[in-house]
Amino acid sequence: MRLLIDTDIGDDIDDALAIAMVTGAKADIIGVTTVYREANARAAIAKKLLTLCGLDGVPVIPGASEPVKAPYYIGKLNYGADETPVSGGGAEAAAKFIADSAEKYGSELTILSIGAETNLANAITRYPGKMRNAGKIVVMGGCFYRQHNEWNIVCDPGAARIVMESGLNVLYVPWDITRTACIGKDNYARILSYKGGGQAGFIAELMRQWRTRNDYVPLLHDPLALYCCLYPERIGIGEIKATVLDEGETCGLTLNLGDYEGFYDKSRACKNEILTEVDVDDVAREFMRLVYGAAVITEKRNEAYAAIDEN
Ligand SMILES: [Ca+2]
Repeated sequence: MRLLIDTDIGDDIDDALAIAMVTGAKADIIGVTTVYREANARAAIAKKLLTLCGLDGVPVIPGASEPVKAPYYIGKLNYGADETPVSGGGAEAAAKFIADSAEKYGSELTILSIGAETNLANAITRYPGKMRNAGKIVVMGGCFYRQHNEWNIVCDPGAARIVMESGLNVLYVPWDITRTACIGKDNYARILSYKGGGQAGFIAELMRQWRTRNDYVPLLHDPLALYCCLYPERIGIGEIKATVLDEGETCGLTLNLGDYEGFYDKSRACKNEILTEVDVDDVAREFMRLVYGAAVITEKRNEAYAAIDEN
């Protein structure tokens, strides 16, 4: 498998956790594109992570900072923002890189989308023929069994709709499940006290920054999506018929039309794959093994939101 990662690294730390994990897994990463506001600054964080583990030859392309269609800009760059932004790139450069990779690697290529889907949508719109060659697209995004405006969708609902309606081989790793995957309290404490350098040290520093802003154990949204790329034999996959609402007050919702009863136009429903089963504790175990070289006991997933009580 060849892996291309499209990321909004910097708002939260889970993108960095996913990239650290993929380098530990020694997966064949062919490039990273960045997306959503300040894409050039995000590229600098990705480049630093890759360089820290000797992968400075992997191309990092700053992508689209402007969404295809979104009601507002949300969030801000919180982590690793002190790096000098990578120059160049842009919406067209990222779209072309993704599409050229799909053409070059074909069924071998998995595209992991862990941010707004702007670059992906641009690649699909501008290079539909090349994109039809892409083996698999794994999207961390959407919330299909609860009413929740999931972040990656709401950052660019217009792009999310293009991807969902593309007819390409898309697997959704939904927030419904990723919200139950956490690093585990014991692991969190071990990482916070980690004094080593390199990529693991950088991840520990990001976690220490994260702790100053949050009182719960870090969640593994993006690492779980990566896990699905690395270990397809360990997960259960089902089918979802859904659409993305990209206008009005409900903009950014992923509407599950499979069993929907109402007046909404069901003909807009698109069939895609969705993650249905995964051992979320194994995701934390794999993260620790690949990034910190240790297999450790992880917390139960229902403790994901448990407040950290020690100081
Ligand atoms: Ca992300």
